[in-house]
Parts: sequence; C-alpha cells; structure tokens
Amino acid sequence: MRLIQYRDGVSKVLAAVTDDEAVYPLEDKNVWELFRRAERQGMTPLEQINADITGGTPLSREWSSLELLPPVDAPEVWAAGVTYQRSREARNYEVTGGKADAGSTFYDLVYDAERPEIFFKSTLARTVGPGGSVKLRSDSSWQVPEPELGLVLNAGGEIVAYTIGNDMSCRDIEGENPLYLPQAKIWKQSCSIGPAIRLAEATPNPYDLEIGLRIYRKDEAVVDISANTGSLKRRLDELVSFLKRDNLIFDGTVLLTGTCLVPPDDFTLRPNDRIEIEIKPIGTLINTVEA
Ligand code: DO4
Ligand code: MG
Repeated sequence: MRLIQYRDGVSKVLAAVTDDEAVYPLEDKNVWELFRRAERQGMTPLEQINADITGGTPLSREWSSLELLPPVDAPEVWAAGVTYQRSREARNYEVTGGKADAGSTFYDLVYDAERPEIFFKSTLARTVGPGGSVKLRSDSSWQVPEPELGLVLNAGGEIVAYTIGNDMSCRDIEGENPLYLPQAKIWKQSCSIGPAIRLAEATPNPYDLEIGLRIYRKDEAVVDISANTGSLKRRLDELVSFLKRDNLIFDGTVLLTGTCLVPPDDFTLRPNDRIEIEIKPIGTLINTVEA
C-alpha cells in the first residue's frame, strides 16, 4: 500500500494507492493525521486504510495522470553517502582524475569506517515532487542524478515508509575539494522525492529492491542502468541511528540512503533531459531537467 498527495483544484488530497494501482482518496489532511487516527482506533496505518477503502469506489483515473505533489512534506532531507561500492568508485574517479580503485581516499576510508557519511541535503522549499523540474547549477559542467531509496521518518526517528529520492550532484565541484560538498549537493530544486511513499509495514524487504535509472534526451534513452539495494554496505537502522544522534528529527524528515547508480563517467545532464527513477513497489519518479 502506498500513499500519494495530489492537487485537486485548490485542495491537497491524500490518497491510498493499492498494489493493483487503484486510487482511494482518504479523509486525512496528511499522512501524520492518518497515523494518529489509526492509533486512536487501535489499528496499524495499513489496517486503517484497508478499513477505509473496503467497499469504496476508487478514482476512475490512473494515478500518474493526477497533479501529483511530493508524497510527504519533508521539512528536511538528509542523505547518506558512499554506502555502495559503485558510489565509492565514482567518487574516487572524481578525486583522482580517473582511478576508481584509489585505495586510500576519504571515500575509501568512509566506506569502511564505523561512522557513515551523512549530510544535509534539502529543505521543503528546495525539494520538488513528481513531474516537477530539477535544476542544473550554472557553475558546474558535470552533473548527474543520484537515484536513492529514501526513508520517511517520524519525529521519533522510526522508519514509517519508503520513497524514491534524487540527490542531484555536481561531480566536478565535489571532486575538486571535499569541503565543497554542500555546494555540490544543495541548490534550488536539487532534490526530488516521490511519486509515492510505501508504508514500512507493507514493505517486506527493503534490502531487495531493484532501482532503475533511465534518462531520455529527445525521447532517446541515453542512460538505462539498474542495481539492487541488496548491495547496500550498511543497515538502514544504522544510518538512522547516526542521523538521530543528538539531532532533531521531524515528522516527515527524509533520509536518502546513498546511490548505487552512477551514469558513465563521460555523461552529464542537459536541459530538457527527462529523468525516470523506478523502484517498482513504490513507483516511478519522473522529473525534467531545467537550466
Ligand atoms: O561523498 C559524497 C556524496 C556521496 C553520495 O551522495 C552518495 O553516495 O550517494
Ligand atoms: Mg547521493
């Protein structure tokens, strides 16, 4: 079971999307209201949704045709890094000017260290949703999307759902100096999440999710790669525990878990490219690229 938010005229609607792709608008203003209502009824969120939609009539439209909004209003988005071997190799390539197996870079060290890399990625105002545009930085000539599994947390730091995130990144700025990381990662519309959140209780194994990245240029697929969250170096609760440490977590804080997909090293995004990131049990996050 997934949840989406969409615009209907001037209203924002929360809706459940079943595994058969049927869409049922819910009475709650947002996912947190739904969770509280379920708790009052002594039900899990999934049980509450099933009780709500049983005997109901789904929308006659497909959910991809709705005016989708980010599925959760994330006050903050954080991200973990170098959690997959593929990411480690790509960062090493950036800092050494071409050697993926450098052996002793910051990236090699953090891959094996007890403390993971966790960085601040985005705020509500900088984050776009499905169908929105992600922007390119004007001072970078090597930019890529980073498809990542996103953890949706409540204020207690529990993983309540999963989503898809795009941690847009400037490989040249990042490679020039690790101290430039915030500039390589954070700018207007440099983060996207959606199209849905999948309830944690309806996700049997987050360590076995296929992630696909397709990038279309004038309708031709110029990148088409995939990987599996099974190759994640860390546990999800381990990443959350470092994020939570002496920190403030809000209902809707999202933690991106690092990328396992990096386009070929000679690839850079261009205006009007269409990025599609798919995790089947969640959906496909589609964004266009703007200068
Ligand atoms: O250290 C740089 C960023 C790493 C990252 O964003 C990732 O591995 O996904
Ligand atoms: Mg990343």
